Formats: sequence, structure tokens, C-alpha cells
Amino acid sequence: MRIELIQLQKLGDERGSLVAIEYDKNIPFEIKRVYYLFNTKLGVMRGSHAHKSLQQVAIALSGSCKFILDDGKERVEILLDNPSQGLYIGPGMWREMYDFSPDCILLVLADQVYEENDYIRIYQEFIEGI
Ligand code: T46
Repeated sequence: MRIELIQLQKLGDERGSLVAIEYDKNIPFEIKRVYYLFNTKLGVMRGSHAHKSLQQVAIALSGSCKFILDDGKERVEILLDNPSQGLYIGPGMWREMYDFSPDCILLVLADQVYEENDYIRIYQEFIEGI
């Protein structure tokens, strides 16, 4: 599994919505790190790298953004605009994120702590490593 859209069950009632994120229930790894992107400026592209072994799930908590995901053979575009949908991204996927709406808060759950050595930041190196 390299990418997958995960439906996160909405546990709302008449007061509003709630989503619970739990290891082994709706997230396929033990969460070691959580970060979020917000206040991304108009027209900016983020990402442009791959990870050697990191697994992540990205959720647009508010607003929207798009991902291009590339495994070296195929590129797919995914719109994230729903806080009850998680995008699982496995290792070895080049990613670019763009078209962030001004109100976008992109939450990312990761299975490893931050490690710069896990990044491949040059596309040619990524392709050669496949
Ligand atoms: C990814 C996409 C979806 C840290 O110090 N700790 C962290 O946990 C992270 C994620 C970043 N940083 C530092 C490294 C840079 O100096 O924060 C700065 C911005 O990070 P970066 O340019 O890598 O951010 P994005 O938005 O291009 O990519 C991030 C994640 O790094 C990446 O793993 O998959 O979001």
C-alpha cells in the first residue's frame, strides 16, 4: 500500500461533528509525531520531496489543498477538502502540495520523529533510487 484514502467515521450528533483518530482502528501505524501546516501563502508549492521509510496520514482539518503523488511510474492528483478523510502516504512517494485555500489547516500524523536523513529532496535521486 503506497497511498489510500481513509474514511474517518464521523461521530457527530445534533451539536456538531467529532472524529477520533486511534492507532489500529483507523490509522495503520503507531503515531510518533503530529504536525500541521497552516497560513500557507497563495500560489505556494510545498513538499517536493519523497521519504525513504516514513508513513504519514494527512487530513485537511479546514479548507482544502491538493497533492500530487508520484511513485516514479504514475502521478495522481488528490484534493483534500474533508476533515473526515485521511490520505495515507507510504514510503517512496514523491509529493507536491499546492492550491492551499487561505483557511487550510493540514494535519499530518507520522510514524517516525523528524529525521532529515529520511528525505529525498532531489527528483532525479528519487527516480534513480526506484
Ligand atoms: C511531508 C509534507 C506533507 C521540523 O523541524 N520538524 C518537522 O516535523 C517537520 C515536518 C518539519 N520541520 C522543519 C524542517 C524545515 O525547516 O520545518 C521546516 C519546513 O519543513 P518542510 O520544508 O519539510 O515542509 P513541507 O511542507 O515541504 O513538508 C512537510 C513535511 O516535511 C513532509 O514530511 O510529507 O509536509
